[in-house]
Amino acid sequence: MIVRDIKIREIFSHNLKETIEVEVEISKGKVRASVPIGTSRGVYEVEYLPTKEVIKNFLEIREKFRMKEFKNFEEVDNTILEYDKSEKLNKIGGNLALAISLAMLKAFALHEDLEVFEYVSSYFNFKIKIPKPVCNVIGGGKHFGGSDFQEFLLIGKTSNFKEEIKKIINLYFKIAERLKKEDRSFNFGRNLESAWITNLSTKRILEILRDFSKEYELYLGIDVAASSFYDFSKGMYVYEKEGLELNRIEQLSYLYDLIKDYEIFYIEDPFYEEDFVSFATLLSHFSQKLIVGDDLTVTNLERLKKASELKSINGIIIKPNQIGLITKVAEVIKFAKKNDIKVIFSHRSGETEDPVISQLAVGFGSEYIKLGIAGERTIKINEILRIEEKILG
Ligand code: 2PG
Ligand code: MG
Repeated sequence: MIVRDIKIREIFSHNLKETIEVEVEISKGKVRASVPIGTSRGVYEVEYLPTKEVIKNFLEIREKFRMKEFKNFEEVDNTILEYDKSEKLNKIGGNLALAISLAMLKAFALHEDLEVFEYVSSYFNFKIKIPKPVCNVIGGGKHFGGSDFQEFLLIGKTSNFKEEIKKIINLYFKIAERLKKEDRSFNFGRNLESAWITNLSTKRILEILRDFSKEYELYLGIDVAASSFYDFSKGMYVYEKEGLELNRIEQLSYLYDLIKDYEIFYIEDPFYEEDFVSFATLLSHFSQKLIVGDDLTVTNLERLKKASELKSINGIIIKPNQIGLITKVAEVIKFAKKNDIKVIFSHRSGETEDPVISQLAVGFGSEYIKLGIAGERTIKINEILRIEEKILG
């Protein structure tokens, strides 16, 4: 495949942060890919360089792509890695690396007249799968909201995406009606990921969601995003909204009780990103639940290997912009699948209109996909509906 041209442009994410989009032209047409931005980023994610710097770097690396022939996709990521040998891609910027890697992936798919999910599945050798939705319905933490926990999630139980998402959408509005009744300050406000913002206590939120999720045959989940309120100097989890300060053991027992009392099935980042051991303790108590690493693992093979050896998790969040290259995403998912760790593709709090994670989630055969519900968040939902229709006819 010959790259006729490659361009970069500055665009804005849905939360109005500057980000980038790369456009690639081949004989069959043009494709473009853009990069989302996280708000509660893990410290082990690849370097995210400012747009101005990235555009300068692009001018340097452009000639390695323009009018060049690529025999396979591997050559794309290798070209980037030859240019930047650093662990965290600080020279090129993880954001630029991903924009190029993704745009070239789309170009290869177009070159072979395939959708991205079909290309990914055949090139990397994964079995196509429609993921179950994991949807953020009430928010908190750094994403804004009344709770210290970042996300309250509803999760589909079956692989009929359309049916499960319909249930969750229905419930999303039911939840708002309930919040209106119980929380005088509630005014249908939504946060970065279109999750409702309420001042009800964490326990009351969990109570409402437990009852609703049972009625609707859904699972209940939380993203604690514990790194975002862990105070290193104190060695404590500081719950500003709840007025709690918990050490490692107290955090463990607090979460233990919540999981039991509210029948929580999915728990993401229950401890800060260094504490592989507490993750493992929690998992040893709840092997039938999903204990998920996000900031802990940052889509990084070495960190996943450590988490797997220590039996810290049985689920991993996959965010391509945590690692910067699609070949590395593929390696991480291969390892996860081999070691019986469930794969959860995920959006970021600052998204763009690029629906590519929906394509990747299906192509890499992931069990789950984490998404928002309303507003611009429907872009990713609708993409899965199209793919589901294509697969199931
Ligand atoms: C998370 C994500 C997405 P952010 O923590 O799982 O919901 O948030 O993109 O802000 O890191
Ligand atoms: Mg998370």
